[in-house]
Amino acid sequence: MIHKFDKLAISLPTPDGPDANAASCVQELLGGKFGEMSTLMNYTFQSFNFRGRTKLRPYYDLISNIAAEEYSHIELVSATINLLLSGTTEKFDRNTGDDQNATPLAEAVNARNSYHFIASGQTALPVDSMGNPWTGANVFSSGNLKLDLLHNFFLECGARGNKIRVVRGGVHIVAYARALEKLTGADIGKLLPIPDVSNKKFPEAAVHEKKGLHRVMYRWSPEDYRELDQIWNGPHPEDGQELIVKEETPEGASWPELEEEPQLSSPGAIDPAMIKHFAKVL
Ligand code: MN3
Repeated sequence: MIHKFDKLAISLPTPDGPDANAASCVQELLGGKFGEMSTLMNYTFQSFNFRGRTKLRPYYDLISNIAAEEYSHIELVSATINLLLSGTTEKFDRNTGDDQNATPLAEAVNARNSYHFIASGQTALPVDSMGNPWTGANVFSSGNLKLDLLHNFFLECGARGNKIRVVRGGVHIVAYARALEKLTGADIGKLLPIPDVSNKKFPEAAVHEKKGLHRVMYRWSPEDYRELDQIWNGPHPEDGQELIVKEETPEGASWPELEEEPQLSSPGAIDPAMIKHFAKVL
């Protein structure tokens, strides 16, 4: 079961202006091979499929708990895409506008992802930056704990690879490194950082690292996943600061209000003439 909050994990900055092609690029973080859809569904299926969970409880707790955080990440990336797509075409309501020859979607012709205008009312879709649909083929749930943890480590490093998703992704890289270390004794922390540039070099990340967010694992459940601190403990492999589990979920922030886009029938009001017609018929 999952307990849902009508909140975003963090407050999002308002973009400088509408930018359809930037929104297409951000789609990679949502529906790309290393995107949030992939992290969410990998850990979700691995937690559903986990055998021997009594014996290996801390590993099960860690994977299940991170799966819950990934839900908040698909929300954040979707909200970012939605903000960037708002206002990318001219607002026009054909029921009230005078110009019957208006072409409010003219701008959409130059946008790299047509589906944002044809299929989703200028909002996010589970596709990558080239518009390819996200696929369950991105889910790796082999049943072998060592292999699944290695895959998860690779997945989180891949997310950081060319796109530098840093603070929370970095926490998950360290979490899977710690899990592999506990399970096998291998010193996975020595591989970090991948790629070879510290989060502290990014001003956007440094703000959050100063608050210590890079060493916090939130427990996304009031009563369960008690044993994840058997893995999430000890020094952070990069700066040596203590890893800590926080009992509360992040405070969160409101979803941004998305204005209607009538030129896309979004959300689409009821046509008064049609209501009149059916009232008469009935
Ligand atoms: Mn994530």
